Amino acid sequence: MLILGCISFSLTYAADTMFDFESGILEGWTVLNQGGGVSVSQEDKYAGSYSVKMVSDASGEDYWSVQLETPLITTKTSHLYKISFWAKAIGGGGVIRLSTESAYQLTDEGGNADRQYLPELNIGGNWAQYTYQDVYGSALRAGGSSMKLRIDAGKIPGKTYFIDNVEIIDLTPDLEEEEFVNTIPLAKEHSKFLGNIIANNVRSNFDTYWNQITPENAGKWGSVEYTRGNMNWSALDLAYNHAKAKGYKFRFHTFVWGSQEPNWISSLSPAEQKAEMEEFMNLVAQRYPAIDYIDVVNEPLHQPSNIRQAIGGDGTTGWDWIVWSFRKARQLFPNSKLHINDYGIINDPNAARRYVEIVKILQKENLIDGIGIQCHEFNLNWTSVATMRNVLGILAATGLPVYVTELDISGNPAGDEDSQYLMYREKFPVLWEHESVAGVTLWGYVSGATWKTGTGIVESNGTERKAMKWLRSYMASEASKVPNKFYETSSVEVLQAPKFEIYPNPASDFLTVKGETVEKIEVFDAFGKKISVNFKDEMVDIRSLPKGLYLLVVDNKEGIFTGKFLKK
Ligand SMILES: [Ca+2]
Ligand SMILES: [Ca+2]
Repeated sequence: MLILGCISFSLTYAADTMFDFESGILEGWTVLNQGGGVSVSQEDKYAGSYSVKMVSDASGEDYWSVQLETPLITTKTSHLYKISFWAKAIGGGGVIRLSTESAYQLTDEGGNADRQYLPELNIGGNWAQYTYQDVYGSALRAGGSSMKLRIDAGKIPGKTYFIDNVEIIDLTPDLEEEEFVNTIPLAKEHSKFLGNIIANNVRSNFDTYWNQITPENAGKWGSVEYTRGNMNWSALDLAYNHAKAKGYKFRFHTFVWGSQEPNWISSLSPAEQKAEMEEFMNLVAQRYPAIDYIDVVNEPLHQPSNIRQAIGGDGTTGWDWIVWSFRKARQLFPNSKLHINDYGIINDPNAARRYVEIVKILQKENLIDGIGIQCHEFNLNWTSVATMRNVLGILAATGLPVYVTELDISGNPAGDEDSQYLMYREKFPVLWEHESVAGVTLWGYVSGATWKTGTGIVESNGTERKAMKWLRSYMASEASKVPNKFYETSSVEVLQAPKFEIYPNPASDFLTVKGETVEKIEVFDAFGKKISVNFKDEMVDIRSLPKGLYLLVVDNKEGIFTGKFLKK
């Protein structure tokens, strides 16, 4: 049976959608090119009685000679989708290319404005399931109210394919209809932090979103020591103390930077300049003994410190003043992670390479622990996902964790809610999901209170803008629960002799955790990410977990004990 594209376009399907072709017809699919023939066939199938048979043109002249397209599939903006299908190619050696068409695409990466090609698939001779999930720039990150999926199978001449059970699955939970009350930071269950800045007070909704703190201005030298010898720590104390009270990571920002330095340093001798910087660093070390991250040198490529001649100048490395700064910081802050920080990196692979040259000089002496990239709106708004990935790859090749330190996005024009949201949705996951990105810090979030116009994502009355609603939804989705290759498990004291039993092990549905005075049980995956599971007394419901090895952390009053179990 050969069916041509004559089915009405008015059919729409809501995701989750599955096409199993058991009605014996194409179920609304359109034949765009029929190559060597397209039919719903009983010759072979993955399930049921029917599958779609596609035969490519034997001449090989038309590269994609046989093409099928789904009817419109209803999607939801900001939701993530997974596509899977079963296929086989007679004799193996087949190639299929999928593409998506969205009602709304933000950018174009190698296709038309609305069509995004997914990587080609090699199709073997036996039935197998093929899956795409979460492909940047494709309708799998749905941009609008609908999408279509197209299957091209003409690359290999005269090849016969069977396709069955084509599914489009919505991976994003719906936002709750009622007013959302967030009670824990968005990244509480993740292996990387999502932080924000604190200025002169802690906003009442800060802890409902963020779990890392950078002081906005209070740690800059010109703020701390506006008048020589008169140190103002109050706003810095506030930010640091809040971070420590909540168990958040604290980023000190910043020591050696050519902006917001005290005016009085320009009249000092080089020796005095150097002594003043050492004093500043010493006083910070004494006052804040548990700083997690330090922006030792800020903006070396764009706004190098005005005292750089006094602390080593270019020297033999070309960057001796930076080496001096990191040596001094390593000596004074042996327990802190030392970072460099700059803007103009995420949008510029050449700048990223120059930046890495500095990093490599510091790595020779083991002086640097992380790379900060600011990612402000003037860089991030207009940078393509492809460039972002390219830059992240250049930075990740150093082997160091990358921190997005000052993210903001304004939309076009600045403050436009829809375009800001679309930019967030497109760009934030590229940063967040990179395995070398260990944390992301936004540079403000309240409209009217951010340094760059239009970058707020929550109104001053607490109303969330679309970008914030999306961010909250994204952080609650599985798509955001990605590994951080530098994730450090917390340094809980682990006693050796376990005081509890786990059985059965391996297990497939329920675990029993038996022990005296078990107060709390937590389950972590192999990446150290906390998994939410259901507990009933000593029973742990693991039915929803994928197969694999998991860590149990049991708190039983006498201490914290760990054990492993295998989900089979
Ligand atoms: Ca079927
Ligand atoms: Ca001083």
